[in-house]
Amino acid sequence: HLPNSPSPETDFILFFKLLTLLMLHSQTCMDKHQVVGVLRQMEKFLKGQEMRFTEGLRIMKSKLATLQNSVSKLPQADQSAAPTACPPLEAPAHGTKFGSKYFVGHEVHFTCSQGYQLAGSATRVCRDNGTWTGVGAVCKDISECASNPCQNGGTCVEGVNQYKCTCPQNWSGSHCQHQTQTDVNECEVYRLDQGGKLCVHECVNVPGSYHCSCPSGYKLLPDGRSCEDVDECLSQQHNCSRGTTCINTGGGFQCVNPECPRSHGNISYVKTSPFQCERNPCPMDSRSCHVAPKTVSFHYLSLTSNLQTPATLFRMATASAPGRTGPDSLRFGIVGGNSRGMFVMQRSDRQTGELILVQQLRGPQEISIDVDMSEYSDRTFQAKHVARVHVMVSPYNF
Ligand SMILES: [Ca+2]
Ligand SMILES: [Ca+2]
Repeated sequence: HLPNSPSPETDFILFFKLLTLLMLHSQTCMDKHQVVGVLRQMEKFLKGQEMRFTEGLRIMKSKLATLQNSVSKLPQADQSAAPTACPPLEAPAHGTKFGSKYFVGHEVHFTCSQGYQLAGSATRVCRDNGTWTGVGAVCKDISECASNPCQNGGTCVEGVNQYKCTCPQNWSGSHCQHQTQTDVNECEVYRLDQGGKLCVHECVNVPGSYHCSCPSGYKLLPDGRSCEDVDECLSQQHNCSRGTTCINTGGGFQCVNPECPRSHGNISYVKTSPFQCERNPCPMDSRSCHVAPKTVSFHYLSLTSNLQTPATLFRMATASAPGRTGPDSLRFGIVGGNSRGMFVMQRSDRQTGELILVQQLRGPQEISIDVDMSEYSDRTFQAKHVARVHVMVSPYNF
């Protein structure tokens, strides 16, 4: 009885042992019955081996077929690179993403929250090559000026997807970062200069230079700094109507037509020239008529503001007819308009009196003062003359 052999090697060893035993005993003591039994065992053994061998081959063939089958089912080398999807996309900060499928042909959309503006692509499509169309979406703060991008005092103006800087004078560039000019403000630099003001009236700074300007009614003199009144009367720039006389003033002009004193009682006047009135002859016995002014004259003086004092404004003298001796004595006085004591009337020589300004006058203002001159002969009153002086002070000291 042969034991079940665990491996083909031990099986074959047993087979050869039986074969050797059979050859030894066939010539000696084994009978025919025993030999047949051994042969049958050997035959059985060989059959078993044959079956096991066949079964092994079958399994190996089957495995080979399976392998071949699976290899044939593998995709081609170039097809293996073809993607079926694109890389995942994220929603932008302050924004939302619509669509979560990233397969070829699918779309993904982006929007931004309120107060933000989308930069980049609002829609992206997954292409056959596994990449997205367009560029990444970013949500930008709509207030482009929020970061104060304008320098040097520039003003930021919001625009569509951009801002614009409005630059102050002397600055330029997209952020007002360039200084265009290094101008000296001469007006400011020399404002407090003791050597004299650059301009008599007003200094106007301009890039690279300056110029002076004058008030209305004045013209700039060739020296470029002084101002002079325009004489509208002389240059026929006035609009004075017929019967009036143009009087030039600092910064303007006046149209005047002075009136004679009103008649009262037997005193009456007649105008002998635009600026002179004469008393009509008096009745012989009327003393009040004789002491009333024999002549009234009108005088207009244009002064600048803050005139240096004392200043002689006006002179008054007797007019003696030829071949006739004049008065031997004169008396002068101020009879009206000097309430503030700004004027003094004094005799300057034997036949002349002067009106003197003793206080500075600040313009603009107008003052009327009446000056009189009385004539005496042998200490007897002869006649009185009145001069009405109208002083017009301009607003400026030029
Ligand atoms: Ca300048
Ligand atoms: Ca004038």
